[in-house]
Amino acid sequence: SISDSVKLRRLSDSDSGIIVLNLDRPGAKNAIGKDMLKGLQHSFETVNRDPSANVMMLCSSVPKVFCAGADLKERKTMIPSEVRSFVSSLRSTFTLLEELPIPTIAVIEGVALGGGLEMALSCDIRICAEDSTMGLPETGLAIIPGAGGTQRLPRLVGKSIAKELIFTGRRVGGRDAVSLGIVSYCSPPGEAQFKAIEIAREINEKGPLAVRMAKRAINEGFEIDMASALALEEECYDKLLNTKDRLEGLAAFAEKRKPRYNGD
Ligand code: CO8
Repeated sequence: SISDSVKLRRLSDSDSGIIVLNLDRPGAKNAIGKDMLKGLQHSFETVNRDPSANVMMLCSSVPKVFCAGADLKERKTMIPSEVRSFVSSLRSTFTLLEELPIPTIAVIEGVALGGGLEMALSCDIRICAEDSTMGLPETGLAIIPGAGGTQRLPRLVGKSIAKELIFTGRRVGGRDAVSLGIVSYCSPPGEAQFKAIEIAREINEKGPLAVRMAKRAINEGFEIDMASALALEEECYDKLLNTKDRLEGLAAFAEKRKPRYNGD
């Protein structure tokens, strides 16, 4: 990576399709400053281009923290035009994350606030630990969530809950985050990563092109009318008809064995 605060690796040799991106800026609770933002951008571009990547976990290597949001110390010295340009790259970086061709899982252990939660909201799936805290505290700083929070949170949990959380800036714990629909599962402290690995492995075994097409069909279909969305589904389905993996899937079924997919 081009930044010390973002580290990209494969989970292991046997799980080489599973990419782990670790946020690693312990001194600032993983706050996103210019340097980390460059690292994130670069990492997402790397994953975007990697045909052997099947699923990505977005984690933190800092204990008790996922990400404390935008770097408020760096922000303090910025003039408005610099803030605007920083937030604009933050936005496009999170859009890059959201539009990665492979599934992404945010692993939230500890605090995910402001831009940190907005980054997790740009992932496909979120897993947290019971002792996590999530919130969009921006109105308390006299700004609004500016990196997708006002748009992605209501799409996830509905308008009313999103409005309450954004207007009050209230922080919610792991269990509440599950019942509100912000995260899918809540694990005992320290164990969110294991739940995430379990899900990542399940995805990693599936036809890689199929998973990519499913993500595309869901994401792009959500933004358009039903008739166009169903046409899009058909287009995505058609792209899989002439793949070797589709024939391998049928052969494995007939031979009562696990399929071995190669992504072609
Ligand atoms: N930026 C910079 N430094 C930070 C940040 C941050 N967001 N959060 C923590 N730090 C630093 C602290 O200043 C401290 O540094 P130092 O040791 O030099 O004093 C160090 O990290 C450790 O922090 P604490 O001592 O506070 O550790 P605690 O465990 O007591 O608390 C918290 C951790 C809960 C994370 C606490 O630090 C906190 O509340 N931080 C601020 C969280 C916040 O408000 N985040 C939202 C930021 S706004 C945002 O993300 C908007 C993005 C969208 C862009 C729109 C803008 C226009």
